[in-house]
Amino acid sequence: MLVYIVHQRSLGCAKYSCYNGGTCLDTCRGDMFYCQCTNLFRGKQCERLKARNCKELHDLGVKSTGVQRVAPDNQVYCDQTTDGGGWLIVQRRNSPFGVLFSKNWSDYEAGFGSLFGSFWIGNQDLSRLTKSPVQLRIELKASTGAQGYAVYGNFSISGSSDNYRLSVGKYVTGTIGNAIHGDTNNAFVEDGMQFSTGDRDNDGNDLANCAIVSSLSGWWLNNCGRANLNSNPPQWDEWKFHDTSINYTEMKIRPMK
Ligand SMILES: [Ca+2]
Repeated sequence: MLVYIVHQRSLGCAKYSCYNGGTCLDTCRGDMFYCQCTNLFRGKQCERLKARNCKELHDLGVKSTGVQRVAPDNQVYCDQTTDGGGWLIVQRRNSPFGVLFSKNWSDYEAGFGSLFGSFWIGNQDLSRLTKSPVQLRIELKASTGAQGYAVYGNFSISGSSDNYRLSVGKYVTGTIGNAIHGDTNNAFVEDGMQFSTGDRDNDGNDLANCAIVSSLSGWWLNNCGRANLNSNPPQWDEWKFHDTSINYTEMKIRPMK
């Protein structure tokens, strides 16, 4: 003889829902329920994003370049094509440059501009996104049509209490030279410098505020340095033949592991 045990169906899915395309499954007990999330979300109701950066999104199968959402809930611009993809863009400038990057400390801290055009992601986010080791990739274009790039290892920015100090490892590869580490003149080395703006002078020049000299831009200025991609025009002295005509810049980061 067959005995059927009939469970009362729970009411969980009638009361609750799964977000972001998750599928709700009732269980046999009370108003318990279970959410089967799509591959980009997690949490009891699929309410949380899984990927914290563009590399994790790429690994989850999101391979289109453009604006994406990453955890906790930020919009970022991902470059999923260059050198294997997984790059999160932290700075972009597109000529004509104007005054967009002539900003004060609090603007550089919070970030400004549009992800679809020119922008600075913000020092708070930059510090958070570089807590684990990341590579930094810099890409420049000149009005002559010339293009170049540089890749550094172990790029990180400290927190607000340390004025968002720059730490950048080895120049791994590239075609534009290593302007961040300067040359034999220590006054030009920007690695290890705190961030400066027109209203916060943390640079290595006792007589002037390099940020004011550099079109009121914010950067890790020393005395003053050989690189400042936020100045007008963007500066990268090692790419001398082009630096007065740089008309496009991008800075992007990708986890090293
Ligand atoms: Ca100074």
